[in-house]
Amino acid sequence: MYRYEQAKEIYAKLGVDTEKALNALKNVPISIHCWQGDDVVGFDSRESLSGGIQTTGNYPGKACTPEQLMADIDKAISLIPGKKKLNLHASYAIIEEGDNAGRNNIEPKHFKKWLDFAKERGMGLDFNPTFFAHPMVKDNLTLSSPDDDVRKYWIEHGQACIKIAEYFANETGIPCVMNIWIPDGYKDIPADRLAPRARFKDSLDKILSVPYDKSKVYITLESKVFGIGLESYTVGSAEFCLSYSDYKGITPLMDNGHYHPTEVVSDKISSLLLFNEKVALHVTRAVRWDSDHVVIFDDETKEIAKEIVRNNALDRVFIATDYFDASINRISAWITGVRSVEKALLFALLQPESLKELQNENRLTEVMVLSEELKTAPFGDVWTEYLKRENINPDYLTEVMAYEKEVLLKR
Ligand code: RNT
Ligand code: ZN
Repeated sequence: MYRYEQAKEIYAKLGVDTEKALNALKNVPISIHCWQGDDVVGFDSRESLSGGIQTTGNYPGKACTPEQLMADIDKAISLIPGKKKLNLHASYAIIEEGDNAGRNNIEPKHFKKWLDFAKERGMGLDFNPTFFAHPMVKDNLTLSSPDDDVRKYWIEHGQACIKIAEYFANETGIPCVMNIWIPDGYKDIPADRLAPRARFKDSLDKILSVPYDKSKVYITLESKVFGIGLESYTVGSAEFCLSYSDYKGITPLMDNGHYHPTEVVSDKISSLLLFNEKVALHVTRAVRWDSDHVVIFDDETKEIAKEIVRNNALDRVFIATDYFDASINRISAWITGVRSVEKALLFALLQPESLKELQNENRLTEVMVLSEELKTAPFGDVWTEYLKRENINPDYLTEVMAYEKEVLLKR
């Protein structure tokens, strides 16, 4: 018998409907970050990466032009099943020769090519103002800088980005998530922790004073505990970002690399779901620090997916990827990471609802045994069926290696 049919029966005995799981999974949009393709370099500035984030490795074939990045995205998405959105950073603006637009006055027209690209592929777009890798970052500060001109510049950037996010939503007909993350912080113990946060608050208020359609643009705020060279203090801490999101009615974003090493985002999702209409995530993999390793099908990714699925929140959680590895083939990295998120969601969708009831009846022995049994259930056969139905080649390695030989190594 065909392996999927057997798997279906095995899962049915466990109280799980594999058809329902497969149908649910294909409609969950994953927002794929564009910045895996070029090590977070972008096109609008000559500055090297800053803001306490770092890409390591020098694998050949990095995309250096918009055309190359688009070709690589095409290759990656042709090997990724499911519904996709493309997540752009403002630094990926395509600015023609002679146009002096800076980050503080970029316009929708600088993203027209990206819009066309997304529309042709039926993808929605998400967006991020870029508050790093730029000469106007002064002393590691942007929206919280004590320098009025620096703050003004970055406030204008945030405001310009809201207009671009709204343009994306209007033109694609799909809501746009616009995420704000600033790198601002201090390497060593600050003398004043309050004033930078007060300035950040005021700057955000000014950015958000731009009118926008809240049913089309969802503004999210991403917190962080530390960055490289910003070890002692970040302005946009977890408490700041949660409180600010609550105060302004915007959406909090949790990146699972942005907490103390023993803290897990999977444990935080339920609390945020109780108090927010929407919750946003950056799914990444932190190895000892916020290293942004490629997401793999590991326990915490599964647990995050479980929290979204079991709490019935697939339509309330914006799932985006955020990792950058320059030490391996970048396209393979992209595919492995996004497929892992999808695998984790499928794994969660293949767990019986009855686990909740067992917990309520305090039958915790059974919760443990059943959860362990599920780990060796024929998950792989259902995943293979998903790829088949989505018309996706399961063997992405061969295709990626051929592309490496034909395209990447010739760059
Ligand atoms: C940095 C944040 C942020 C960035 C991207 C490029 O620590 O995670 O989300 O990775 O905006
Ligand atoms: Zn992030």
